[in-house]
Amino acid sequence: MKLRLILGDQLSQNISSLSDVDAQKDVVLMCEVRSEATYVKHHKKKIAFVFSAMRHFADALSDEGLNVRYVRYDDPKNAGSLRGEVARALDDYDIDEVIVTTAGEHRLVQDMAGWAEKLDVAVSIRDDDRFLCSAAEFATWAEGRKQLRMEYFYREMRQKYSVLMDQDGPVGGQWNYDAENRKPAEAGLDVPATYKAKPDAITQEVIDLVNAHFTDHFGDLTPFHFAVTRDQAISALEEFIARRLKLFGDYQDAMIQGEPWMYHSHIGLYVNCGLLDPLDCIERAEAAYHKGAAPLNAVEGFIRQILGWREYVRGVYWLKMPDYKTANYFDADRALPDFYWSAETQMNCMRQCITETKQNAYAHHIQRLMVLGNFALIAGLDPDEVNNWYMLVYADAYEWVELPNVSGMILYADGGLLASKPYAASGAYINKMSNYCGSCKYKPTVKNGPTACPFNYLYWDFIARNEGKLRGNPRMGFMYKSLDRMGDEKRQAVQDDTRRFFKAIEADEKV
Ligand code: FAD
Ligand code: DLZ
Ligand code: SF4
Repeated sequence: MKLRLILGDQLSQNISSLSDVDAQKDVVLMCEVRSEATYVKHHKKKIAFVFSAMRHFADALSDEGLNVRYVRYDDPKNAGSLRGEVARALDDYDIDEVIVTTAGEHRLVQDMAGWAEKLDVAVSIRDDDRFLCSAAEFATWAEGRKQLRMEYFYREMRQKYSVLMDQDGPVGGQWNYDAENRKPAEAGLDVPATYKAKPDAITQEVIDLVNAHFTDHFGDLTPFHFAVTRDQAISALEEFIARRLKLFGDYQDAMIQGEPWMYHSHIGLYVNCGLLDPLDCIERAEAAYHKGAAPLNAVEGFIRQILGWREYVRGVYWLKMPDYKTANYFDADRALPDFYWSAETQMNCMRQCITETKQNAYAHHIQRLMVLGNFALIAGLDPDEVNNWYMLVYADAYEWVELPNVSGMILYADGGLLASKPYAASGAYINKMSNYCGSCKYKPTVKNGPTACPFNYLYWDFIARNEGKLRGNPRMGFMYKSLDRMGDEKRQAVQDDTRRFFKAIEADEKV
C-alpha cells in the first residue's frame, strides 16, 4: 500500500504523485497542519482559501473513487506538522512507500529529504511537472551568464512552447510590447468587477475555523469571494479574458484610488495552488488574440508574466537557494515601520495599498513594486522583515515566487542578478501613474521640508547612501550626474529630511 501525500499547493488532478495511483490499494493523505499555517502568520484570507480549496479538492478525489485521509485542523489527534501526520498514517495503515511531489519551498524539501530515515519508510519524491521549465533546465540556461535577463529566457520559452509565434518569429514582429503598456490612471475608467464566488457550506465552516484559531493573524477574513474549486477558478480566468484582458496591457502599470483590482487577472493564487494550469491560462489568452477578442499588446503582456516572469523567478529561486534568503547587498537593516500593518500613515499611496492588502490579501503588481516595494528599498528596510511581510500578506505568496520578487526585484538584495538596476523612484513616478497624490497630505512636486513627498528625499538619500555600490552601474549614470550637480545645501536638506522622517517613525508619530 502506498501513501500519497498532497500538499496545499498541489491541488491538481494531474499532479505527479497521483499519476499511477491505485484506487483500490492506495491512501491519499491531505492535512491541515499548524506548522504550514503558522510558519509565517499568513493572512486570514489565505488560510481560509487554502483550507477550503484543500477540502473541495479532497472531495473531488473521493468522488473519483480514491481513498482520501483528510485531517482537519481541529482534529484532536492532529500532529501539527506534515511529517507528524505522515508518521500517524504510517501507524494506522500498512504502508510500504510514501510518494510525494517535491515541495515548492526549500525548507520543506530539506525536511522531506530526512523523512525516509526518520520515519523508517521508503520515500519517493517526484518532480513537479506543472511548471513549464524544470529547475535543471533553468540551471542549464543560466550556466555561464553573469546576469540572468528574463527577456532572453522568455524568448526561449515562447519558442519551446510555440506561443505567439509565426514561422518567421514572434507574432507581430516584436517579442515584447511593453512600450505600449504604460498608460497612467485616467478618470472615468469603468473597471469591471473581479470574479466573486459565493461561499458554500464548506467555505463557511472554514471561515468559522479561521475565526476561532487565527485571530492574531493579519487581515480581514470577510468578505470572502475567492474561487475554491477548479471549475470556479476557470470561471474567474474566463471572466478575466472576456472582460479585462483587452485593457490589461494599457493599464498594467496604472493605479487608481478605490480600484484595487484594475485590469489584472487575479488568478495568481489559483495557479500557485494548482487549481489552474499555467499553460492552459496562456493558451486561452492566445486564443482570445487569434479570435480578435484582445489586442496583441495585452495578450503578449499577460503571457509574458506567466510564461516568462513566473517560470524565471522560480528558476532563480532553485538556482540560488539557500544563499538567496540571506542576500543583503545594501546591508539594509531598518525595522519595518508599523504602518505596514496598520496602514496608519499620511502617505496616501502607502495607506491605500496597505489597506487594500489587508482587505483583499491582494495588491496588483505595480502597487507591490512601485509603492510598497519602492518605499522598502529607498528607506533601507531589513530584507528579512520585508520578506516576512510579503510572505504573509498575499494569498498567492509561496517562497519560490515571493523571495526573488522581494529580494531580487524590489530590494536589489542580490546585487543585480535579477534586475539590471534598482527599481527606485521618487514621488513623480507615483504621481504620474496614479491619482493617489491628489488626496495626500504631502506634495509630490515639493522636494524638501515637511510638506515634501517623503519618496522625494528618501530617493536621493538612497542614491547618495549607496553611491559606492551603484555609481558604476551604467544604467544609474544619469542619476549620479544629477547627484553631482546637486549643491551641498540641497544634499544637506535631503539628509535632514530623511533623519527627521525616521525620527518621527521611531517616536511613533504618524508620518
Ligand atoms: P497579473 O498581473 O494578472 O499577472 C498574471 C500572472 O502572471 C500572475 O497571476 C502570476 O502568475 C504571473 N506573474 C506576474 N508577474 C509575476 C512576477 N513578477 N513573478 C511571478 N509571477 C508573475 N506573485 C506571486 O504569485 N506570489 C507572490 O508572493 C508574489 N510576490 C510579489 C512581491 C513583489 C514585491 C512583487 C513586485 C511581485 C510579486 N509577485 C508575486 C508577482 C505579481 O505581483 C503577482 O503575481 C501578481 O500581482 C498577482 O496578481 P494577478 O494574478 O492579478 O497578476
Ligand atoms: C499555505 C498552506 C497553508 C496555509 N496550510 C497548509 C496546510 O495546512 N497543509 C498543507 O499541506 N499545505 C498548506 N499550505 C501550503 C504549503 O505551505 C505549501 O505546500 C508549501 O509552502 C510548499 O510550497
Ligand atoms: Fe505617495 Fe508622495 Fe503621492 Fe503622497 S505625494 S501619495 S506620499 S507619492
